[in-house]
Amino acid sequence: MKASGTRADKRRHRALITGITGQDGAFLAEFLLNQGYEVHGIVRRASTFNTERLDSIYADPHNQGVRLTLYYGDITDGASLRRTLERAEPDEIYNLAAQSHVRVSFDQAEYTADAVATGALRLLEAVRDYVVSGHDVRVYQAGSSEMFGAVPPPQNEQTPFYPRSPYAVSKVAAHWYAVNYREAYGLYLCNGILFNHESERRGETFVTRKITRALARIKLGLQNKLYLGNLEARRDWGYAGDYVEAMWLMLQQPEPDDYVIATGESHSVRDFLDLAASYCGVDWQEHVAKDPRYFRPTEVDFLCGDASKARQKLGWAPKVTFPELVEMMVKHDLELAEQEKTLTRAGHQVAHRGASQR
Ligand code: NDP
Ligand code: GDR
Repeated sequence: MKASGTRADKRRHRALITGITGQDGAFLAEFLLNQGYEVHGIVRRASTFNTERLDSIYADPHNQGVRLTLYYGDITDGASLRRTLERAEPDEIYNLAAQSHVRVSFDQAEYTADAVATGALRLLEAVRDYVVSGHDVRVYQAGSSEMFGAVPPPQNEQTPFYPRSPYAVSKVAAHWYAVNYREAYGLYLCNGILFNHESERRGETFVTRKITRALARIKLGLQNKLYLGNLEARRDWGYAGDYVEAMWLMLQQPEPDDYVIATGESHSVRDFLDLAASYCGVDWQEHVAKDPRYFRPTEVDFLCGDASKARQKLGWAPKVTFPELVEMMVKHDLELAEQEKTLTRAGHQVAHRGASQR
């Protein structure tokens, strides 16, 4: 293993992000580029473009001085992970790749376990060999408040896990793989246990974005109905831009450790709906209907995190408040709906699933 002084090298710091095309991957890539890093990301092959969230930072690799490099790979394909480590030579790795939808994990349980649990293990095995071959690297593993599941709030690093979905069980496995590899091989591995975090780049099948996208379209007459599941579930919702900074801070500490990242405030889905509807000027009661397909076989009722350790040790605190987050998402989606409306008026077809959005 190289001396730890490597981190103070003249060479620009290099980060590798799995899941770079996701909400957090895009925010983290931007954050690290702003910090002066060279950023490398693994993108899985799809039949359509899946790098939309990276558009603002993507640069043609033929240009000089490009600091963002993308590689085809998959967290379920160990050879591609090893090859990417050799090519990218990262000092920091952020493992964000996941089948991250809780409801979908009940339909695709084996794949979820393969990507989320075994995927993390595959990466750790590759990291083990990467370190033996003389590299010094720090790894962030994306854990989730879903791991607490049925345990009542407030949840912190001492709270036992009681996962309630194949996704959450897989995240618990990934968490313990990371702890075990830290203890067994002395690797620098941190588990971030992040509570829900959202933004205008949130996937449209997660409840917050599903709501803001639909209410904005309803406001502009592009849609009439919004089908939802359980409105009483409570979540601790923060802003994704704040949370990626916490990931980075974890890897800058002298010793690796695990941290809960949360706002300490909890709201129900109904609260989110109320606030978003008031910003939109829509009476949601007239448009929202329940659909059993959005209920989960086992639900997580109440999450509210206690991030005191992160506040003390990392000096981290969330900046964006709940009302600010909701307003930001609504504003963005009203603009998007305006664009859709303009196109529709001009006779163009705009592809959107509208009320049948998953
Ligand atoms: P997203 O669903 O937005 O992004 C997931 C990323 O993983 C995407 O880049 C996706 O690629 C990629 N991915 C999925 N399957 C594979 C695969 N087989 N191989 C390689 N890449 C794959 O999630 P978020 O950005 O919201 O979350 C990032 C991580 O943090 C995830 O691990 C998630 O489980 C975890 N997390 C998220 C929280 C949140 O509130 N956002 C809270 C706690 C944890 P593609 O774009 O092609 O689909
Ligand atoms: P979650 O997020 O399961 O907490 O996982 P999601 O937004 O999917 O659900 C939050 C709560 O809303 C309820 N709900 C609905 N959810 C969806 N998706 N669609 C609906 O129509 C709907 N109606 C009600 C859900 O039942 C749930 O209680 C997210 C993901 O980002 C995970 O990857 C991450 O680990 C956790 O947050 C922390």
